[in-house]
Amino acid sequence: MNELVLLNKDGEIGIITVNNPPVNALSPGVPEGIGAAIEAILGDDQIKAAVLIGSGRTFIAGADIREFGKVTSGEKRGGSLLPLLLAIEDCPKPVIAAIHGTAFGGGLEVAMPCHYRVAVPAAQLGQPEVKLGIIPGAAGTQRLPRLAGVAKAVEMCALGEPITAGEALACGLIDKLIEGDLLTGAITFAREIVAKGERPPKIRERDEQLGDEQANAPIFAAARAQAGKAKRGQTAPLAAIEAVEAATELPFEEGCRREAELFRECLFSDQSKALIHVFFGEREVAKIPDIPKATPVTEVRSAAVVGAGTMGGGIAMAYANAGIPVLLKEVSQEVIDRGLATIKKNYANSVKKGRFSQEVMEERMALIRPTLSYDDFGEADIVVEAVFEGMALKKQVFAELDRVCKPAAILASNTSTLNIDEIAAATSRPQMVIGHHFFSPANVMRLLEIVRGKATAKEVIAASMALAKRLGKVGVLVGNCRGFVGNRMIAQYGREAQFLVEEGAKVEAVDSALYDFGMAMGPLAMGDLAGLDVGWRIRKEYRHLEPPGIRRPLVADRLCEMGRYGQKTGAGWYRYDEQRRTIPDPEVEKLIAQLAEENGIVRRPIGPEEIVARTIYALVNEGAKILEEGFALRAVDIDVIYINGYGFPAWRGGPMCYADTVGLKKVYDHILQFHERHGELWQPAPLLKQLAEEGKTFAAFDQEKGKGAAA
Ligand code: T1G
Repeated sequence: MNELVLLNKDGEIGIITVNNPPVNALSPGVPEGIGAAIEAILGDDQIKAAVLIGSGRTFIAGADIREFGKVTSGEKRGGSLLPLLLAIEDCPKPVIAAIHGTAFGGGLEVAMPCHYRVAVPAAQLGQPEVKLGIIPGAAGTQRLPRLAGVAKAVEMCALGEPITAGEALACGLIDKLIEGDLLTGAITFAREIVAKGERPPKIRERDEQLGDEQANAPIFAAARAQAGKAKRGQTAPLAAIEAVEAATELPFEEGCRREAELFRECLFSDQSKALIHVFFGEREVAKIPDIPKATPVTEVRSAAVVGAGTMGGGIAMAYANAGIPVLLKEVSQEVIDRGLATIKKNYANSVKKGRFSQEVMEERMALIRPTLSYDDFGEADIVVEAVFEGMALKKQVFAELDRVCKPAAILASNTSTLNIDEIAAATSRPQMVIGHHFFSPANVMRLLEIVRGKATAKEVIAASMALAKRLGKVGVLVGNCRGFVGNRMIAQYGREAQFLVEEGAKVEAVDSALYDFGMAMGPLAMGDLAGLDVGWRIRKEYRHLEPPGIRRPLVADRLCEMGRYGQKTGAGWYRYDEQRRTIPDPEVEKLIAQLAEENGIVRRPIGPEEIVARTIYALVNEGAKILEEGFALRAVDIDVIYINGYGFPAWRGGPMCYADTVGLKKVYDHILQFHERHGELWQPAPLLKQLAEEGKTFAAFDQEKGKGAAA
C-alpha cells in the first residue's frame, strides 16, 4: 500500500484504512493505495473479507477538489475511478464499507461498489457534487438508483443535500447501523457475512429498483421542476437528473459513459469554476494573515443582546440555535413581550415546516432570557448591541456596557454603517469592541460581517471568527469604512438601479434583468423589502458629507416623503397585495417621468445588458477600491460576502469572480465608457485599471497578496 492507505489484519478480516487528513479526500495516491490493498487481499488466502474505513474524523469526503483545476487548465489529464470501483465490486471476498463522518461524492461512490455498507448513526451520506457545479463522476448516478431507488437517487444527486445514516438504512443505501465502536462493529458484521458464505452482491447488476418509463416519468418531471426553482440558473442539477435517467434507460456501462460525458461538460463550465472558487473561498475567509492559528480564543459560554427588534430578536435566536444561553434586553415590558412573541412565532413556523420538533423549540426558547436591566450582564462572555441605528444611542449603550460587563467580555455592535472606532471610544476598552454585522433575518442569513476597529485586539477577532462558525455563519473580516464592505458596495449598485429608471428603464425591467442574471431579488424590490426609510434616514444623516455637484438619485427620497417605505407600508417602488406580491404602479412611473423632466434627464429605451452592466460593474468597481484601500483582505472575501449576504448567485462566484469570468479588460472598458457618459461616480478604481492593463485577474491579485502575506 502507501502512507495514504494502510492494510492490516484482524484474524481473517483485512482492514483497509484511508489515512489522508483532514477529510480523506481521494487525492493522488489514495485510489492507487485502495487498489493495491484489494490486490493484496485477493492474494492472501488467510483473508476472507475486508473492511474499508477512514482514519480520523471521517470516511472518504470525495475526490480531491484541488485536483480539478489542474484538469481544467490542461496541467494534467483527469483519471477515472471506474476501474478501481469494478475491482472492488468484482472482488470475490466481501468488502464492507464502514462509514463515519461524511461519505460524500467520490467517497460514497467508493462505498457503493463495496458489497455491504455499515455506518454509525451520526454519519452522513451524500452526492454534493452539484454544489461544485458538477455531477457525480464515478458511477454514483448509476449505482445510487440501484441501491436507494430512483426518487431518492435523483433527489440526492440533483439537490446535493446529504442524508443521515438512519435515512440511508431506510432507503437501502446501507445495510446496518453500528452502535458503539465502528471498526469493531464492522469486523463483527464481516465475520457474519463470511459465515453465511454468500456470493458478494454486485450492485451494478441490480435492476429491481430502476422502475420503468411510466413510473419514472413523473419522478424526473418533478425533479426538473424542483431543480428549476431551488437551483435556478444552474446547469449541473439538470445534468445530474439526466444522468440518473440514463441509469433507468441504459445498461450500466452505457449509463456510465453518458454520466462521464455530462460530468466533463459540467467540469469545464464557468459555473463549476465559480462554485469551486466559492467552496475554497468560504474556507479561505477564516484565515486572517496577521492573526496566527495559535491565537488564544475565548470560548463563548453565555451571551447578551441589547434590543429585541427584528435584528436583536434574530441574533438572540442565532445564539439559542447554537445552544448558547442569551440574555435579551429591552427598555419596557411591552417592547420585550413584542420581541419574544416574534421569536416564538418564527420558531413555531419552523416547527410547522418540520425543520425541528416542538421540544427543540421549547429548548431554544428556554435559552433566551428576557430582561429590562443590565444587572446580569456581568456574566456574559459577549454582548451584541442591536439598538436603533443612531450614533448617540449606541455610544450611550456602550458606555453602560463598559460599566457593567466583565473585563474579558467582547462588546460587539450590529451596526450596519456606523463608525466602530467612534462607538469604541465611548468605552475604556476599545480593544474589546468589534462590529458583528448580521443580515436580516439574522437567524437565517449565513453571513456575519466582522468589522475590525483600529484598536480591536487580535484575540477578540480570533474569538469572533470562531464564534461565527459556531453560530453556523460564514464570518468575513472587514475594515471600518463607511458601510463596511457589503453596504458600501450595495449603495453604488442601488444608485445605478435608480439612475436607470430615471433614464428610461421600467422599475420591473430593472428588477427582472437582475433576477434573470441570478440575483435572489431585484434591487428595487430589495429596497422595498428592507424598507426605503432605512436608507433615507442614513442619507439624511450623511448628506453633509456628499461632495457638491455629485448626481444623486431622485426618486427614493420622494417616495419616502410620500410615506411609501416599501412592503411595510404596502407601497414603495411597487404596490403590494395581501400576499406581498409586487404590483407595478403607474403612479411611480409618472413620478419618475416628472422628476426626470424636472431635472433635464432625457429618457431612452434601456435593455437588460446595460442594466446588468451598470449595476454589477458598479459593485466590481467599488469592490476594487475597497481592496486597494485594504478594507477587504481578498477579492474572494467580497465574493463570499455577496453570496451569503446579498443574494448574489453562487454559480457566478460573486461579483469579483464574475468580473474575472467576463475579463477585467472588458469590464474596465465598459467602466471607462460609463465614466465618460455618466461622470465622476464612475471613476475607475486604479487597481482595476492596473489589473486590466496587465491582463491579470482578481484571483491572481489574491494569490500574489497571499504569497506576500506568507513571506
Ligand atoms: N478536496 C480537497 N480539499 C477538501 C475537500 C475535498 N473534497 N473537502 C474538504 N477539503 C479541505 C478544505 O478545503 C479545508 O482545507 C479542510 O479540508 C477541512 O475542510 C468523483 C467528482 C467534508 C463536510 O463536495 O463538504 O467527489 O481550509 O473546513 O467543516 O464524483 O469539507 O483547512 O486548508 O470544510 O469539517 C465531493 C466537500 C467532491 C465534500 C468537512 N465532495 N467537503 O467539513 O471541514 S467532488 C464534497 C465538505 C467528487 C466524484 C466527484 C466539507 C466536509 P483548509 P472543512 P468541515
